Amino acid sequence: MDKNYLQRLEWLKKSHEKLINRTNEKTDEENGVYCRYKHPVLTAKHAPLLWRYDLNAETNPFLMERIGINSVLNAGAIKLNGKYYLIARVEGTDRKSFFAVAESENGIDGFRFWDYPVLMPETSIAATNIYDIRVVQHEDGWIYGLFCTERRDPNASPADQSSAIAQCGIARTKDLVTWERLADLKTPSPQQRNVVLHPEFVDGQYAFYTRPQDGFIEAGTGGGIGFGLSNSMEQAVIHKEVVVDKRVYHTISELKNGLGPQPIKTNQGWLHLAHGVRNTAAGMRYTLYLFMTDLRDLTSIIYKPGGYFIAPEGEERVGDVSNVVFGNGWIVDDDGRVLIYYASSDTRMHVAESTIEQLVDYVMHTPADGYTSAASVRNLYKMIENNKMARQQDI
Ligand code: M1P
Repeated sequence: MDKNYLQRLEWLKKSHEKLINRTNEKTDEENGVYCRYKHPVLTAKHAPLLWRYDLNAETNPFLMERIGINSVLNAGAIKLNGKYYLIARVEGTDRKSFFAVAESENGIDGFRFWDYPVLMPETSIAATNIYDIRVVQHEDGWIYGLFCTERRDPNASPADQSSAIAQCGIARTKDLVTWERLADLKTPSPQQRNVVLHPEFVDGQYAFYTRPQDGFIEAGTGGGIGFGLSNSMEQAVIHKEVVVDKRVYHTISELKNGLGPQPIKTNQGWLHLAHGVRNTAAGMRYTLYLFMTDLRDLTSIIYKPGGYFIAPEGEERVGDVSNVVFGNGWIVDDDGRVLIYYASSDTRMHVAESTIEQLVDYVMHTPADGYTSAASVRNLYKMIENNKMARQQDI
């Protein structure tokens, strides 16, 4: 065998192992709410060599990459039998996304993709692209994966090769290996992305968070995080969507928003992570925010801090779709630690760490958005005056 081939193979293996085994460490984030980790937990370069290279010296004498991976983003997350799993959206250089499971012992580093990506069964009308899975351990015993299935708009003119219809695909599994595909969710909305299954039954039915939209990109008359019930998962149909968290002028989610992962049940209420999108001269800006809904009435928001919770920072700001953070996976450990997985600029996956206690405190005690500059200044005055009264004016 050619010496160069062998040397290159050795180098490829070493660099790949080095990347996967890189130890992650906390940054010195000072906001007290969460702490980012320094290194991304998954990138395109984490994709196994097995996927990318034909490892046969005869058929690939230059040891070229034959199948390129462009990005790893928007991962669902789950902890099973003591291990941390990310079900990532992997996008090839051909722009098609698929799901692949990466496993770690501690949830913050050492994520390694399984040898095979998920072979997701198709429905009778095959999707062109699938992405952004939300993985939910439901009380019915199944792990459900809800994801976006995208097909070209059948009514688009031949000149228009961009218009698409997004709907919610549903599959279930017990082990993340074998998936049973169910029918796509039916809702009154012409477009659906960012659909999340609530982990518990509500009035004996399956409960969904939706995101009704008129267009593929624009919310139009739709938008907001919706909520609806279906009595079946095999043929899930929502007849009525109620908007729980609507879009509001001049906020971080004026353009659109969407729920992230499944909500976390706390003593105070259901804790939600979502993304909000605003317009800027440089294009759309995606940030993450938190809110809490009532334990009994899931459509009632009881706390919603003003502004964003996580915004793109440093290298996170740059990528395929710059100025974006997107989170659809988080894991709660038995000790209350919360690992928040988020993608930056549609390119790579990161983790930030917090606790239930911190997140609940943040949600309950951060001032709500007053929707005007004057209201924001009033919030500042209240803070300053309280601090002065507490004789902390030297801070
Ligand atoms: O490019 C940013 C995000 O855009 C879409 O999200 P939304 O439906 O909320 O606009 C999705 O394509 C998402 O995957 C992507 O990260």
